Amino acid sequence: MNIILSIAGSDPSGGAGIQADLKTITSLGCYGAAAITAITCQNTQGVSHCQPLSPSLVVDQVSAVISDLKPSHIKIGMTASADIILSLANCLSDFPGEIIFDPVLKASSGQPLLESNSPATLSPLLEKITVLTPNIHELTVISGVDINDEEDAKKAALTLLKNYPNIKALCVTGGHLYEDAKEVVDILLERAGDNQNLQVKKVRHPRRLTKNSHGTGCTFASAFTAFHAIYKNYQKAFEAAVAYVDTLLELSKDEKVGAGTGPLQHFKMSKSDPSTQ
Ligand code: PXL
Repeated sequence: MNIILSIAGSDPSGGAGIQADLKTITSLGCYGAAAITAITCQNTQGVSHCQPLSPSLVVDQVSAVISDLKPSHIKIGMTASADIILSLANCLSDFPGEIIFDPVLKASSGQPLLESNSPATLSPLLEKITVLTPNIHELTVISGVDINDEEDAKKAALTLLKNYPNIKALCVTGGHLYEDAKEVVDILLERAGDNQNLQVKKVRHPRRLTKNSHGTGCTFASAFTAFHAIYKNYQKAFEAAVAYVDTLLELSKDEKVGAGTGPLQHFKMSKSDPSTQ
């Protein structure tokens, strides 16, 4: 059994955050554990409140899971506060497995989900993780590089790989690049064996114009994590995660849950979904 710990915020509408992570991980046949960093109050129409938990409460949840369940992979999403980031970085310094970090800064509806937006806030955690999965906005903020095209995105990712030697790969989701284009490009940048060379893999897929896209980022990072636990290979995990989200967006487009930006229907990707058998 592949055991994955998700460290993230709670979205009570079930579309994003820890709820999306557990649904994704479960649909891919892995075991999902969950440590909560913050309570958000939100639905498909937006976030009304966000309350970070105390750093010690977050660390105690994480330690309880790691010491007993011994997950091979940790996926981190919304970290909520600078203090939580510092405490997590400390607590994870001896963790021997993969740490995949989706550096959530704001909700898709625009509300901030991290108290400080300064790149320095994230630094302690960036030193500990093995994979970063930013979208273009997050990559811009964290790297300080203005991104207008794929070359800029590559340059920004290279800056981070240079500054944080522990990071082995970056998955950049390109939905916010060329926003009028019919195609989206997602980019995997992976350190090659000797750490000097870089392998770049681009995957192009159709832009899915759907109302039901809440939690897409959390779902992508969780799918990447689960597929990496399964395949133990960044490129395979990347390609499989891109395809998973693309298929899921298409399969979820006609469902009506809430009046705003609706959630994905992860059960449709599950091996135990009776409609797929
Ligand atoms: O999709 C980013 C995200 C992450 N985590 C939580 C969220 C959201 C977006 O709403 O609520 C808890």
